[in-house]
Amino acid sequence: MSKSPRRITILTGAGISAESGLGTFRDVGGLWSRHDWRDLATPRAFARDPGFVLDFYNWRRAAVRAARPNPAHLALARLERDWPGEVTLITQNVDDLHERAGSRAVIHMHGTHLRALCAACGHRWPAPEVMAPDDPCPACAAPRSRPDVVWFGEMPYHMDRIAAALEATDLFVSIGTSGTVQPAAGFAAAARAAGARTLSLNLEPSRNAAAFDDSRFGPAAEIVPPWVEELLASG
Ligand code: BJW
Repeated sequence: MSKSPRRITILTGAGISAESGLGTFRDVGGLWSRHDWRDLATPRAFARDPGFVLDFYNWRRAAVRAARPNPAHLALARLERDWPGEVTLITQNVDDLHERAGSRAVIHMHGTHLRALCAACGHRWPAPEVMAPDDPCPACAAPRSRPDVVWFGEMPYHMDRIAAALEATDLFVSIGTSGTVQPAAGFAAAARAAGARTLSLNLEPSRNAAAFDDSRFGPAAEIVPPWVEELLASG
């Protein structure tokens, strides 16, 4: 690595939690190869069959509660703690493994399993372990509780903060994401257009591979910790 970057922006995806035992979406055997996303991850699917959608998320929430952070999550928490400049951590993941590893300021652009959202009034509250279609909203009592996650066709969260980070960053790093889903798939190109260097840490080349200046391939739990060590040694 040449000149040490001051501001670092990191985007993580399902691949960083794969070695914690949580499934990815688009790999062989991934969630969207076994389930049709149209039946599970759209507002229309929830309106059509809320019980089916909530059961899917109840199962996923239980898996998240049973999972533990892996060395990649721990290394990113260490980077946030020890890096002398700014580190912005954006995740597409709805699990809380970054927080449980010690990361303090995580931007959850696709929401979180741990919160419920009222589809009628927009109120948010901590998700119970099991959500059911007739659960009343604590604020308006409507039986329209859903997980506070971002489905296809919905606007991801915190886009203003993310745009500001991409504009200002010196180094953009993408970890464990296929580069398939917009707008996250465009972040590397946006950061590069604003003058950042871009690095991909992934099992294999992602769909947006052309947007990266450098790449390292391998399981996140193996390649992220040494990358963090190198960076801290250079800073
Ligand atoms: C490892 C590893 C290891 C494995 N170590 N690596 C046509 C029709 C309908 C919609 C669209 C359309 N064209 C465009 C759209 C928009 C749509 C979209 O992008 N669709 C495409 C798929 C076609 N996007 C949206 O609708 C988004 N909203 C939107 O665009 O609003 C308008 C807008 C415009 C402008 C600005 C801002 C907004 C919303 C997207 C919501 C995505 N929601 C989900 C579900 C969240 C809840 C849940 O978890 O159930 O988010 S879908 C799913 O995909 C989830 C993920 O966060 C997201 C990304 O997946 P990710 O993380 O990349 O996982 P994988 O499985 O794809 O990849 C894993 C990678 O890890 C692979 O590369 C592996 O190799 C690697 N890996 N093991 C390291 N051990």
